[in-house]
Amino acid sequence: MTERLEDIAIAMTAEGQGILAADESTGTIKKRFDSINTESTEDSRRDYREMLFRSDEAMKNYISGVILFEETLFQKAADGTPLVDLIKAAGAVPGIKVDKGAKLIPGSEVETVTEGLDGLRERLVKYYEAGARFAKWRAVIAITEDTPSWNCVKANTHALARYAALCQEAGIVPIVEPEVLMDGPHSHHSIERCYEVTEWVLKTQFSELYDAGINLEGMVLKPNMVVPGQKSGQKASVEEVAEWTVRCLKNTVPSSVPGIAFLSGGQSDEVATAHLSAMNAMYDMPWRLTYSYGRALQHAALMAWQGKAENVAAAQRAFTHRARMNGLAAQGAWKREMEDAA
Ligand code: 5MM
Repeated sequence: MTERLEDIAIAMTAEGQGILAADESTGTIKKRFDSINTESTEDSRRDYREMLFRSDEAMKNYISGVILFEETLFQKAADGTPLVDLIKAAGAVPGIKVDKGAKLIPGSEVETVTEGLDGLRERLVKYYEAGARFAKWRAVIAITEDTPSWNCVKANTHALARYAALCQEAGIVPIVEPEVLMDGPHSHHSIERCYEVTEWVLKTQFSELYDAGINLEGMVLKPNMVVPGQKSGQKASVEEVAEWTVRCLKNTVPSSVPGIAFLSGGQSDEVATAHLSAMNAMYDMPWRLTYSYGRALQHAALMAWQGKAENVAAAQRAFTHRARMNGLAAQGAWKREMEDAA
């Protein structure tokens, strides 16, 4: 029997759990491995991801779903077990990144549109057969003095809506990720400007999803938090970020969406946790608010691992700690002292 989209979406945002974004494309995982002087090969990528998926305590208690790159969806662990089976055995939902990356918009040097719609209907059938029950597509919106342009917002949100419709047709829950970047090299990026752009993008996004006939109860939104640009010189407190972000979401996201799972976007591990916890502690919200972190869940584990088999246990402990902290944050129960205690 096909599972209902609504039930998958609820499982993906289960209480005290969140999503592990482990869908780094070949170029991105190479950059991560370069930082620990480890060669990126099919085997080293498998070893690294197998190590994460075999972190039983983290996977069973704090990870509701894992986003995979296509290679990983079809890869087997060293002992021959499909990696997807490790994820399922831990009670988490396997998911797949289906976009083909952000490509420059003709005429622009900074703005991109995410591609990957051609042939997607056929690919989704293959991914479903391989066990994927949700998918992810990431659009990138850059803030500069004169961007984002309407062309960029419109093209990206429209593509996300077309992707979401194809997913739902295939019995796959779409994670809709329109990311407003926080790491651009520009100084015109205050928290106010981030709010304004994120609100505009999300308003447009839900209008596009409506036009495409999306069942909002069978999707998950993956937004950025509302923060000042990293190079803006502005600092915002944890409470300010929580307040701006929740206000933005309340003004844009219908309450029928079951869950919102943030990206970390370059925030440090602890800051990403602190922001999520503050939102859950301070506000009543109609949706489950949780994490779908890549860097903020993996960084400590990657550093502990260093590409060496003898460091696997230490890296799994580092991953488990981060996952537990975020699991608490998803319930508004994280405290700074818990980091020191660990
Ligand atoms: C894990 O990184 C994902 C894939 O990135 P590339 O397509 O660049 O290889 C990325 O989409 C990720 O899922 C989101 O940005 C969230 O990750 P962060 O690190 O921002 O939490």
